Amino acid sequence: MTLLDEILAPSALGLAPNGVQDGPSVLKQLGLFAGLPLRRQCQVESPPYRDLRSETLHILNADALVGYSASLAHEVRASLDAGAFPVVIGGDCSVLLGCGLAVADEDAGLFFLDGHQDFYLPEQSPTGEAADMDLAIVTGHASPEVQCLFGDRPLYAPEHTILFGNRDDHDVIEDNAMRLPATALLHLPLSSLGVDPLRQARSAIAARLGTERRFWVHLDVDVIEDADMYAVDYRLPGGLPLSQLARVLDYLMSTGRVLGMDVTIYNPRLDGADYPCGRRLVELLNTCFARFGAEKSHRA
Ligand SMILES: [Mn+2]
Repeated sequence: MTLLDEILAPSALGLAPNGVQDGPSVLKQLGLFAGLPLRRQCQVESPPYRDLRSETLHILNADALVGYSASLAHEVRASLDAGAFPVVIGGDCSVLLGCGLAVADEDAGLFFLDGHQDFYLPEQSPTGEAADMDLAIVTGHASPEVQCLFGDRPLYAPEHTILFGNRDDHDVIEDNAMRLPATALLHLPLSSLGVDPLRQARSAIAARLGTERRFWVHLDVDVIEDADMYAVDYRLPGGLPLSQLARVLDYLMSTGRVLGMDVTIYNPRLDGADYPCGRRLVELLNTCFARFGAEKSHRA
């Protein structure tokens, strides 16, 4: 039986301290994981945010991010070593770096659910925010100076990486849009998913991860339909309907091959009174992870 580990990662180091760092505590208040059998709960505190972009690495908070990623990786690794299922609640998308470091030796795949590509190379990024370059870094596409900070090889092989559901293809600068198709990762933007995203997810897993490879799931909640999840810093119209995302997540979990998951970008300061977006997210996640509770009661 696999047990659930809760790892809170209230970091805004890859974005800006505009509220995203309060996501984990508010989601907990709203009942995240309530009633589920948590084996362990911990929180990885973030070093202070400094609005300083490295001239050589082109990343904001570069040093702090490296340290934070190592600390987070330590906690995620401890969960995996204990046979548990770690769920990392961010914070911004840069928490994926620590999660990737933790599974670097697993030769794992990555199922990346995000409204954005997060594929800026650091020197191309308009902001220097690591949360718009996390996918590029974990798949080994940044400069050697940046990559060497996160291990000696890509944390996820591009050919085992699936970018699913993004809808910013027209927004990214031309150079970057050119670069993405040139990588080996499987790019399935929202516009390609049609009426049956679940079917697309199944085919993508079969094509890139076969029947045995284990994989990490990244869920940036801005992949969700904006009307239901407007509490995010970089909003885009449209998005994946919540009901379809729930089906995709349920399928991913049903494979029994998911190593763990990170959930990012929920910003309670941008939510409505009484946190309607936060409540929808808690319901989505509690339903997704209910299988852990069901396993427990089944065993009992
Ligand atoms: Mn993202």
